[in-house]
Amino acid sequence: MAGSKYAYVRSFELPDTLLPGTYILVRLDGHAFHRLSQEHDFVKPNDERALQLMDHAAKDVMNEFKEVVLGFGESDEFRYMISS
Ligand SMILES: Nc1nc2c(ncn2[C@@H]2O[C@H](COP(=O)(O)OP(=O)(O)O)[C@@H](O)[C@H]2O)c(=O)[nH]1
Ligand SMILES: [Mg+2]
Repeated sequence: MAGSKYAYVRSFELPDTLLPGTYILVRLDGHAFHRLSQEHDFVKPNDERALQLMDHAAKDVMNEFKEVVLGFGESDEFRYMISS
């Protein structure tokens, strides 16, 4: 693209940082977790294996994305806080 007639697009690329003191919250919800819980006979309300699975997945996410400063999980969902 550089040197072509489309090079002007670069002039629209702006820094995309968060404002100071603000943060992003990302909520990820497990897909079809109800079916998974039935297939593996999860106990209600909190299956130990399900908790371990969610915690393990969340640790992987937080190890991969260092911008995430906090993770909070419940049921089949996790919220991740990304700080400025
Ligand atoms: N039995 C059991 N079910 C769980 C547990 N954690 C999550 N679930 C199931 O996961 C579902 C999560 O809700 P939702 O996201 O609406 O369902 P989804 O669309 O199937 O992912 C709940 O309705 C439960 O059926 C658990 O520890 N034990
Ligand atoms: Mg779900």
